[in-house]
Amino acid sequence: MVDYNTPEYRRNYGLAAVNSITAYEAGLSGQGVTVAVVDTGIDLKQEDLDANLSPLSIDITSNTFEGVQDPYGHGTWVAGIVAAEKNDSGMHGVAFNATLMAVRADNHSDCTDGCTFADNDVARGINYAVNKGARVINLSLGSDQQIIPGSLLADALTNAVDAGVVVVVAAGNGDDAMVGQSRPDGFARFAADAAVKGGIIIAGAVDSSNTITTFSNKAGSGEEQDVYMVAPGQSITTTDLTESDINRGKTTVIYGTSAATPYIAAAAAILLEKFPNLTGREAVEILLNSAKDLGAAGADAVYGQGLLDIAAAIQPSGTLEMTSAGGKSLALEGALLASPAMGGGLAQTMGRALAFDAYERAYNADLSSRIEEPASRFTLAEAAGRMTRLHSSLDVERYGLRLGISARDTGRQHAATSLERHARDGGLDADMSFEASVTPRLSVSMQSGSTAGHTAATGEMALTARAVDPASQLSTQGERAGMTFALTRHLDVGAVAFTGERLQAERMDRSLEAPRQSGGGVTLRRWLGAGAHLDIEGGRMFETGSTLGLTGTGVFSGIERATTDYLKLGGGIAMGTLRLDGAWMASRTETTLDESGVFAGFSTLKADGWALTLTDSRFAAQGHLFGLHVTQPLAVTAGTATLHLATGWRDDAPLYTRQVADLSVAERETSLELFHRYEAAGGLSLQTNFIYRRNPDNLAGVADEAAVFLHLATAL
Ligand SMILES: [Ca+2]
Ligand SMILES: [Ca+2]
Ligand SMILES: [Ca+2]
Repeated sequence: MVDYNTPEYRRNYGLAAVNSITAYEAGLSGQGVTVAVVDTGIDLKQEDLDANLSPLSIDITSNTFEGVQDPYGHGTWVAGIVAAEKNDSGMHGVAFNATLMAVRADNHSDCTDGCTFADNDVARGINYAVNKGARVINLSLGSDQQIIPGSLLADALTNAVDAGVVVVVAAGNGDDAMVGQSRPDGFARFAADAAVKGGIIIAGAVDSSNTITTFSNKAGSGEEQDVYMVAPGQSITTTDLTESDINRGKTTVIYGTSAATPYIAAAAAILLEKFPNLTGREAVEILLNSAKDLGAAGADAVYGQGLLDIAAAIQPSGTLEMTSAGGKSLALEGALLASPAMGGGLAQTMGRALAFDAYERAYNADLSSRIEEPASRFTLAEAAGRMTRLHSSLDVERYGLRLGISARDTGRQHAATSLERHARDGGLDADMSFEASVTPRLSVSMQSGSTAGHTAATGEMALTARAVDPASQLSTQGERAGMTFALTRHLDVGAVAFTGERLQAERMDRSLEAPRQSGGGVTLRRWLGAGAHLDIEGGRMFETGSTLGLTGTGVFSGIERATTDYLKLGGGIAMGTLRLDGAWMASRTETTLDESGVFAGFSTLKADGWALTLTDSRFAAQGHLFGLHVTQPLAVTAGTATLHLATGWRDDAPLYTRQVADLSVAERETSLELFHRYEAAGGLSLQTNFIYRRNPDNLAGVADEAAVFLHLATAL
């Protein structure tokens, strides 16, 4: 990033006082916005101004460009505060790339005691600036005389405001002895006239400690207070006449409300550069409302609305909003919980989205920062803190009935087996299961608690389950709990099982309403000789509030439900002490939306996954079991989401378009798991798992992960 805190910047304390650097760091400098300075002209030889000088600059009296040459200095001083160049020389203006339209309107008489201006010349200067495209007019002029409604000057100011030009006028420098008066001078008070009120800002002057200067006229308690604000006006370094007798250098130091006025005019230029769609009145309102409060709390008779704050002026006003796919306004809030089965396409598509404040100012919505990573992610460091846990279980087997109760210390955050995670705050977690044989050929089983749903695992490893179980996507959002039920008919040649489940994710942060799922399927098993079998399973899973685990709130709400049909093929074969089990699954998901968020539609999501498990029991007699898993977890192979997002402007209105996010995974996760289990006498067992994940959660840009888990279990 460019460092804007340069010696040139520091030569003028006022730049920091009005928080201009925030605008510079956002790339703003008044570029492309014309500020007309209706004054005594400008020094055409001043090298710190020439680059920004508009060729449309004019002397109203002679109607020439050459006549603009400033005979006195006032116009050159004011112009420097607006837009002196940032060129590592002298000082620079608040809006150092703004275009300066010098409109000389003094009456070409002796300026020894300050130049004089005829009202009608000022009026002509204002009209010229409006006609030539100025968006801001700086009037560092003053008079005790009030502007008479219906006069040429009143009409010119009214016309400027009606044309959407921001006008800033000096509050005046007190009486003849330069003692600040209690209200703005007669010239400035026109800003409170009903015809223009809200389109003209009155500028008072503060010193470097943000205290009203002795000379500055104050806001007063009249209507002027509503449109009065202050800016630095004491000891301001700015550009000087290059041939000045007093100071032949490039800069001089001035004071007065004439010096405060161009701060506000330049701030308006920065605001209009960033948000060109703002009307002049909106820009005035934003500058006044975003001012930093000084003096008595709230608007007061000294400081009016307070001190110019450019950083605050470019910030959103109130809550940012978007428009939902259904056309309703939508506060920019909420979070998206990503599905690990989907790649990074959603984050990419959301990167360009815009949101809008009360003035329809566009801001980067930064939707991708609202995507929460799946909770299945773990790192070695995270896992190391909870490598072991105690697990106690009770198994009773009598009369064909098997009852299991297990209790475990879940730790403060996550339990430590494989990819399981716990939402609980700690304490003991109890799971129950039972299995009963109704007849020798018919059995019923049930599991409840947090282990429910894990029964689909081919082996002991959760990785395997995740690869081939569509329901496992839900468990990546945190622990899930519920009930699983199976009715199995055992045959000589195989078995037929009917399964059903009803599960709910328990979110770690509980900020989202937990999605629910239910489903059921039929499994056919064919025995193929000793230790070998083939399985075929078909089923359907229903999700409420998510699609393949993808769910969200706020701008991401609207995913009502999803239906996933799946087909699973599996088998196992024994070869001596070696045993190989495998499963492959393919699924199709249809999603139902309402249009309350940015999601406008999902295509059919096709996904698949597979797992292979090899175990070796040659040392089983000594209590050792070795195993190896290789998996590619469930990943979307084809499918899109359509999002309703604003990405630009057209005809002064946000341009909403349909953005299609590819949800398919470009680089799939591949995971490897090695395990060893040792069962000692007395029911004590120790299991060690080593897990390595490449492209975790199917995200190519994420570092590979490795972890080791120890699992110590004892029977009661
Ligand atoms: Ca220059
Ligand atoms: Ca400079
Ligand atoms: Ca105040």
